[in-house]
Amino acid sequence: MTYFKNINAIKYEGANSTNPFAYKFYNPEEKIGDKSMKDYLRFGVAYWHTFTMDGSDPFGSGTMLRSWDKYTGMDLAKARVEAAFEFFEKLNVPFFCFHDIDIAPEGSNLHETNKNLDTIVGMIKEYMKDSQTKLLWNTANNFTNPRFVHGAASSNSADVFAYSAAKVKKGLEVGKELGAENYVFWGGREGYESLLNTDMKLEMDNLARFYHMGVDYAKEIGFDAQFLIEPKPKEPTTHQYDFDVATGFAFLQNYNLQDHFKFNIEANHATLAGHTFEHELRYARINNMLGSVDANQGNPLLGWDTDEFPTDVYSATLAMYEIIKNGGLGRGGLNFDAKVRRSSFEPEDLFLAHIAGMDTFAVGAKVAQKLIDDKVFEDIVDNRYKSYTEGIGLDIVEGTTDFHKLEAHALGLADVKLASGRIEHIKATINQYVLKAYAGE
Ligand code: XLS
Ligand code: CA
Ligand code: CA
Repeated sequence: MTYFKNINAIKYEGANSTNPFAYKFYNPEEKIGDKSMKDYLRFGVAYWHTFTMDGSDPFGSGTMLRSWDKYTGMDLAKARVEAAFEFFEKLNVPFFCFHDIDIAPEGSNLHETNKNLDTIVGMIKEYMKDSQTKLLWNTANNFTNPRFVHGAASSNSADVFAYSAAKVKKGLEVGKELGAENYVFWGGREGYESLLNTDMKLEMDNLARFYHMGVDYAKEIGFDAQFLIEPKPKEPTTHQYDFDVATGFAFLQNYNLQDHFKFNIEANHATLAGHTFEHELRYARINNMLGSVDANQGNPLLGWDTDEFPTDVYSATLAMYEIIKNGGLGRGGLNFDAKVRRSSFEPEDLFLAHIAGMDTFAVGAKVAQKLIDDKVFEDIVDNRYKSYTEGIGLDIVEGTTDFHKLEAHALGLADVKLASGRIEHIKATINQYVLKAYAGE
């Protein structure tokens, strides 16, 4: 069965191509510094947005035209696997990601749910044998079912805590079975609506206990994936415990989990937290905690998680700067946790959206590498902080001074000389680099 019969394999045709079904910038073999694009751009397709969701929103029903939707139940789940692998193949994408309930329907109890999952995982495993596409990460959906109304590992109900553990246990087994590179924990409902009925200390302690048990179980079964926390400040809860990277990092350190986790950073979650995407990447990078990325973008005119495909070259450039400076993402990747707009309902839009996202990050990678080669930011920063390379500044960073000596230094100062931060000029320089990349220079 073919689900995308009008679409052929998507190939790189270069910047001047007018074929919408071709990559203009994503050329996997092209060199980016001493690596190739495919080393840095480990793109992933999000199963939920691409094969499962129907385009419904709080005000309207589904709009997506998906030929597999003529089936129901397990037949639908199987058709989605066929469609997914045809899509991966035609897009030539290296990875995919899923939640348990994206791939297989829940049964009337946990036994049945696990049985459904086993059937579909078996089918995916067969398809993966003939496919180049690997599993970047899987995760448990511990937020959609009404049982998670008060949270999962942070629920007031110990039964729900146990149920959540059982789902993650199964998820770790599935991840092992399919050779997942990472395992993601996004605490969708791990937070609270109102402090008035919340034991915050118990909830956070329980969340940490849950993560420790997850780490132990992965070890027990020999599943060596990188564990990832995906921060998000809010939505669906009013206040989520993994608010942003800094909050998540403090939590991990507080509970002695920092050696077992890194972060999966989503652009839209960064902006919801009042940060830029690159801020979150930088915070993780400088603390050696940058694991993987959910490559999407929010809409500054809307205040929620719109999960749009990334098309902002400026943002992708600054993101790729962090990723290249990190030496790549290791076992992580760039998962398109992004959905086509509700009005982009034709199956072709799925290809066009992924092409747009992949080309955007390819341009970002090229520009970022050029900025690094030319030491644009490095020179600016070195020059701006040069007062710490000699004299009293060097004493400060080497820890050989104290408040007495600093006071003596300050008292002896006739004048403090400062230089401009040159922000407008720096931004204009970035524009110049972006435009040069488009001109092929
Ligand atoms: C929701 C999250 C979710 C995670 C995986 O906002 O982005 O999709 O990536 O559970
Ligand atoms: Ca995400
Ligand atoms: Ca999201």
